Amino acid sequence: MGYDTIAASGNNATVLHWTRNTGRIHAGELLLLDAGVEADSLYTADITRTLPASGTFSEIQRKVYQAVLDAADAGFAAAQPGTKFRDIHTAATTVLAERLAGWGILPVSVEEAISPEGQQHRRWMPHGTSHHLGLDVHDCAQAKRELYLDGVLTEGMVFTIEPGLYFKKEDLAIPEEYRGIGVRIEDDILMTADGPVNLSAALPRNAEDVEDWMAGIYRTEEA
Ligand SMILES: [Mn+2]
Repeated sequence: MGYDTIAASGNNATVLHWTRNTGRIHAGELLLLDAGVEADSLYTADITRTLPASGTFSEIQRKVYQAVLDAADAGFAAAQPGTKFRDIHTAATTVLAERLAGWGILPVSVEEAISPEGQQHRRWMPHGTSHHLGLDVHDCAQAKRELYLDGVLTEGMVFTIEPGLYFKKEDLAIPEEYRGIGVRIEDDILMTADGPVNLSAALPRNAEDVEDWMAGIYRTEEA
Protein backbone atom coordinates (compact mmCIF):
# COMPACT_ATOMS: atom_id res chain seq x y z
CA MET A 1 0.00 0.00 0.00
CA GLY A 2 1.18 3.48 -0.81
CA TYR A 3 -0.50 4.97 2.29
CA ASP A 4 -3.05 4.08 4.95
CA THR A 5 -6.32 3.19 3.25
CA ILE A 6 -9.32 5.37 3.99
CA ALA A 7 -12.50 3.27 4.16
CA ALA A 8 -15.34 5.44 5.41
CA SER A 9 -19.07 4.88 5.21
CA GLY A 10 -21.94 7.26 5.83
CA ASN A 11 -21.04 10.24 7.98
CA ASN A 12 -17.48 8.94 8.46
CA ALA A 13 -16.89 9.77 4.79
CA THR A 14 -17.38 13.43 5.64
CA VAL A 15 -14.29 13.26 7.88
CA LEU A 16 -11.14 13.70 5.80
CA HIS A 17 -8.58 10.94 6.33
CA TRP A 18 -10.84 8.56 8.24
CA THR A 19 -8.02 6.05 8.63
CA ARG A 20 -9.51 4.46 11.75
CA ASN A 21 -11.67 2.57 9.27
CA THR A 22 -14.22 1.80 11.93
CA GLY A 23 -17.97 1.98 11.66
CA ARG A 24 -20.53 -0.31 10.12
CA ILE A 25 -21.56 -0.01 6.50
CA HIS A 26 -25.32 0.43 6.61
CA ALA A 27 -27.65 -0.26 3.71
CA GLY A 28 -28.31 2.89 1.73
CA GLU A 29 -25.06 4.56 2.77
CA LEU A 30 -22.14 5.50 0.59
CA LEU A 31 -18.72 3.91 1.11
CA LEU A 32 -15.76 6.15 0.33
CA LEU A 33 -12.62 4.14 -0.46
CA ASP A 34 -9.33 6.02 -0.90
CA ALA A 35 -6.62 3.48 -1.57
CA GLY A 36 -3.45 3.14 -3.57
CA VAL A 37 -1.11 0.37 -4.55
CA GLU A 38 2.61 0.99 -4.25
CA ALA A 39 4.32 -0.75 -7.15
CA ASP A 40 7.61 -2.67 -7.05
CA SER A 41 9.15 0.51 -8.47
CA LEU A 42 8.13 2.15 -5.15
CA TYR A 43 5.90 4.64 -7.01
CA THR A 44 2.43 4.87 -5.58
CA ALA A 45 -1.10 5.25 -6.89
CA ASP A 46 -3.80 7.22 -5.07
CA ILE A 47 -7.37 6.53 -6.16
CA THR A 48 -10.75 7.19 -4.58
CA ARG A 49 -14.12 5.79 -5.50
CA THR A 50 -17.41 6.32 -3.69
CA LEU A 51 -19.76 3.35 -3.86
CA PRO A 52 -23.42 2.93 -2.87
CA ALA A 53 -23.48 0.11 -0.31
CA SER A 54 -26.84 -1.17 -1.53
CA GLY A 55 -25.76 -1.12 -5.16
CA THR A 56 -27.68 1.95 -6.33
CA PHE A 57 -27.45 5.63 -5.48
CA SER A 58 -30.42 7.35 -3.91
CA GLU A 59 -31.66 10.42 -5.76
CA ILE A 60 -29.86 12.85 -3.44
CA GLN A 61 -26.66 10.76 -3.41
CA ARG A 62 -26.69 10.67 -7.22
CA LYS A 63 -27.12 14.45 -7.38
CA VAL A 64 -24.12 15.04 -5.10
CA TYR A 65 -22.09 12.37 -6.92
CA GLN A 66 -22.81 13.97 -10.31
CA ALA A 67 -21.70 17.39 -9.03
CA VAL A 68 -18.38 15.94 -7.87
CA LEU A 69 -17.94 14.08 -11.17
CA ASP A 70 -18.65 17.25 -13.15
CA ALA A 71 -16.12 19.10 -11.00
CA ALA A 72 -13.54 16.39 -11.70
CA ASP A 73 -14.24 16.61 -15.43
CA ALA A 74 -13.84 20.40 -15.29
CA GLY A 75 -10.50 19.92 -13.55
CA PHE A 76 -9.49 17.40 -16.19
CA ALA A 77 -10.41 19.86 -18.97
CA ALA A 78 -8.40 22.63 -17.29
CA ALA A 79 -5.30 20.44 -17.03
CA GLN A 80 -3.27 21.11 -20.16
CA PRO A 81 0.45 21.50 -20.76
CA GLY A 82 1.32 25.13 -20.01
CA THR A 83 -1.59 25.87 -17.67
CA LYS A 84 -0.98 26.41 -13.97
CA PHE A 85 -1.39 23.68 -11.42
CA ARG A 86 -3.86 25.82 -9.46
CA ASP A 87 -6.11 26.22 -12.53
CA ILE A 88 -7.34 22.65 -11.95
CA HIS A 89 -8.52 23.57 -8.47
CA THR A 90 -10.20 26.77 -9.67
CA ALA A 91 -12.07 24.93 -12.43
CA ALA A 92 -13.26 22.14 -10.13
CA THR A 93 -14.29 24.32 -7.21
CA THR A 94 -16.14 26.75 -9.50
CA VAL A 95 -18.40 23.86 -10.57
CA LEU A 96 -18.96 22.88 -6.94
CA ALA A 97 -19.77 26.48 -5.94
CA GLU A 98 -22.27 26.70 -8.80
CA ARG A 99 -24.01 23.48 -7.69
CA LEU A 100 -24.09 24.56 -4.05
CA ALA A 101 -25.64 27.85 -5.15
CA GLY A 102 -28.19 26.02 -7.30
CA TRP A 103 -29.19 23.88 -4.33
CA GLY A 104 -29.68 26.98 -2.18
CA ILE A 105 -26.79 25.99 0.13
CA LEU A 106 -24.12 28.58 -0.76
CA PRO A 107 -24.79 31.63 1.43
CA VAL A 108 -23.22 34.07 -1.07
CA SER A 109 -23.03 34.44 -4.85
CA VAL A 110 -20.78 32.11 -6.86
CA GLU A 111 -18.63 35.13 -7.80
CA GLU A 112 -18.06 36.00 -4.16
CA ALA A 113 -17.42 32.38 -3.19
CA ILE A 114 -14.71 31.83 -5.82
CA SER A 115 -12.98 35.14 -5.03
CA PRO A 116 -9.89 34.82 -2.80
CA GLU A 117 -11.66 36.66 0.03
CA GLY A 118 -14.75 34.45 -0.21
CA GLN A 119 -14.20 30.68 -0.41
CA GLN A 120 -17.46 29.94 1.44
CA HIS A 121 -17.77 26.65 -0.46
CA ARG A 122 -14.72 25.37 1.42
CA ARG A 123 -17.03 24.48 4.28
CA TRP A 124 -18.04 21.49 2.12
CA MET A 125 -14.85 21.06 0.03
CA PRO A 126 -12.04 21.84 2.47
CA HIS A 127 -9.07 20.31 0.64
CA GLY A 128 -7.04 20.94 -2.48
CA THR A 129 -8.18 19.34 -5.73
CA SER A 130 -4.77 18.05 -6.76
CA HIS A 131 -1.38 17.01 -5.51
CA HIS A 132 1.65 15.62 -7.24
CA LEU A 133 2.10 11.87 -7.07
CA GLY A 134 5.29 9.85 -7.24
CA LEU A 135 7.53 8.08 -4.77
CA ASP A 136 5.37 9.63 -2.08
CA VAL A 137 1.59 9.94 -2.16
CA HIS A 138 1.81 13.72 -1.69
CA ASP A 139 4.98 14.07 -3.69
CA CYS A 140 7.04 17.21 -2.99
CA ALA A 141 4.33 18.65 -0.74
CA GLN A 142 6.99 20.95 0.77
CA ALA A 143 8.03 22.34 -2.62
CA LYS A 144 8.14 26.10 -3.12
CA ARG A 145 4.93 27.84 -4.14
CA GLU A 146 6.25 28.75 -7.61
CA LEU A 147 7.05 25.10 -8.23
CA TYR A 148 3.77 23.72 -6.91
CA LEU A 149 0.51 25.72 -6.77
CA ASP A 150 1.87 28.39 -9.09
CA GLY A 151 3.84 25.85 -11.09
CA VAL A 152 3.16 25.15 -14.75
CA LEU A 153 1.89 21.74 -15.86
CA THR A 154 4.42 20.03 -18.09
CA GLU A 155 4.74 16.75 -19.91
CA GLY A 156 5.64 13.85 -17.63
CA MET A 157 4.02 15.21 -14.47
CA VAL A 158 1.79 12.82 -12.54
CA PHE A 159 -0.82 14.26 -10.20
CA THR A 160 -4.28 13.62 -8.80
CA ILE A 161 -7.63 15.25 -9.54
CA GLU A 162 -9.89 14.65 -6.55
CA PRO A 163 -12.75 17.00 -5.82
CA GLY A 164 -15.26 16.07 -3.16
CA LEU A 165 -18.28 17.27 -1.25
CA TYR A 166 -18.70 16.52 2.43
CA PHE A 167 -21.95 17.20 4.22
CA LYS A 168 -21.62 16.43 7.90
CA LYS A 169 -24.45 14.89 9.88
CA GLU A 170 -24.39 17.79 12.34
CA ASP A 171 -24.22 20.58 9.72
CA LEU A 172 -27.28 22.74 10.36
CA ALA A 173 -26.39 25.07 7.46
CA ILE A 174 -27.65 22.55 4.90
CA PRO A 175 -31.01 20.86 4.30
CA GLU A 176 -31.39 17.65 6.26
CA GLU A 177 -31.49 15.42 3.18
CA TYR A 178 -27.82 16.25 2.38
CA ARG A 179 -26.49 15.45 5.85
CA GLY A 180 -24.23 12.42 6.22
CA ILE A 181 -23.23 12.28 2.55
CA GLY A 182 -19.54 12.34 1.66
CA VAL A 183 -18.35 11.89 -1.93
CA ARG A 184 -14.87 12.04 -3.43
CA ILE A 185 -13.74 10.89 -6.85
CA GLU A 186 -9.98 10.73 -7.33
CA ASP A 187 -8.05 9.83 -10.43
CA ASP A 188 -4.34 9.73 -11.24
CA ILE A 189 -3.31 11.83 -14.21
CA LEU A 190 -0.27 11.72 -16.48
CA MET A 191 0.35 14.93 -18.39
CA THR A 192 1.48 14.36 -21.95
CA ALA A 193 2.23 16.75 -24.81
CA ASP A 194 -1.31 16.03 -26.09
CA GLY A 195 -3.02 16.67 -22.75
CA PRO A 196 -3.95 14.66 -19.66
CA VAL A 197 -4.24 10.88 -19.62
CA ASN A 198 -6.34 9.29 -16.87
CA LEU A 199 -4.22 6.43 -15.51
CA SER A 200 -7.09 5.16 -13.34
CA ALA A 201 -9.73 5.16 -16.08
CA ALA A 202 -10.13 1.37 -15.83
CA LEU A 203 -12.13 1.89 -12.63
CA PRO A 204 -15.75 3.01 -13.11
CA ARG A 205 -16.28 6.75 -12.64
CA ASN A 206 -19.80 7.75 -13.58
CA ALA A 207 -22.78 6.74 -11.44
CA GLU A 208 -24.21 4.21 -13.90
CA ASP A 209 -20.85 2.46 -14.38
CA VAL A 210 -20.34 2.32 -10.61
CA GLU A 211 -23.78 0.74 -10.19
CA ASP A 212 -23.06 -1.78 -12.96
CA TRP A 213 -19.76 -2.61 -11.29
CA MET A 214 -21.48 -3.15 -7.93
CA ALA A 215 -24.14 -5.32 -9.58
CA GLY A 216 -21.37 -7.47 -11.08
CA ILE A 217 -19.81 -7.95 -7.64
CA TYR A 218 -23.15 -8.97 -6.12
CA ARG A 219 -23.82 -11.37 -9.01
CA THR A 220 -20.41 -12.97 -8.49
CA GLU A 221 -21.11 -13.42 -4.78
CA GLU A 222 -24.43 -15.06 -5.44
CA ALA A 223 -23.00 -17.50 -7.99
MN1 LIG B 1 -5.02 12.06 -3.06
